Amino acid sequence: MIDLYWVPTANGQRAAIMVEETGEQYSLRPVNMMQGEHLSEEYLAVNPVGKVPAIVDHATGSTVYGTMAIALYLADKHASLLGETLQQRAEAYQWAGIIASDLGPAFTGQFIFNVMAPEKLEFPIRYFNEQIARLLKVLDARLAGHAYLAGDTYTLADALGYPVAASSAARLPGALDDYEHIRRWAELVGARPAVRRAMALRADFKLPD
Ligand SMILES: N[C@@H](CCC(=O)N[C@@H](CS)C(=O)NCC(=O)O)C(=O)O
Repeated sequence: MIDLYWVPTANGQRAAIMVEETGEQYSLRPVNMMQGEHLSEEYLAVNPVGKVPAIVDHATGSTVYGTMAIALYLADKHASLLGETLQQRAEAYQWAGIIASDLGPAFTGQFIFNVMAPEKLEFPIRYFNEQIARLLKVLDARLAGHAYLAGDTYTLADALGYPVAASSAARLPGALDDYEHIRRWAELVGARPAVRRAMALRADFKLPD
């Protein structure tokens, strides 16, 4: 049994998709960041960084924080979603890294300066919008020639990437209008039962009173 410390954001969705895809039994532990639960003593004992998502795997005693680490841990544990050959795994790790280290943080910056910041500062807004456009163009070009990010096979890179299309890009003016190959891929990935279950958690999530 896994405890999934989760928030209804793209990062939370990434971890939930991986847990669902690997067929783990899990207990959902929503962390209410609006009430500061991510910085509570109880949660800091799980993840001293005070960010979400994290998992505690009671079967192995492992605690893992961060979407990339969670994805690699679960894929390794189940020997799935990594790709068959070393070359496929290299592609899967690279694209998973682009999502987790480049595109994900660019969307975080975009959210902070477009939505959270009390003052709308022109430079950071332009900077993060340009980063996102540059990276989405690369993703779209990749998916023009391949069914999935790592090639012909669905891997952890697609599991981490899907929330970009389903959640983060909805904040962009025009959403994914300019990225027809990402849209095609998102339809394919979004139809997977595990992905649908993970994404439905958001709709079911109610903040405690
Ligand atoms: N590198 C982490 C980033 C996790 C992250 O930034 N989580 C956000 C919610 S989506 C968070 O916990 N923010 C609280 C904070 O920064 O204090 C990952 O890939 O999971």
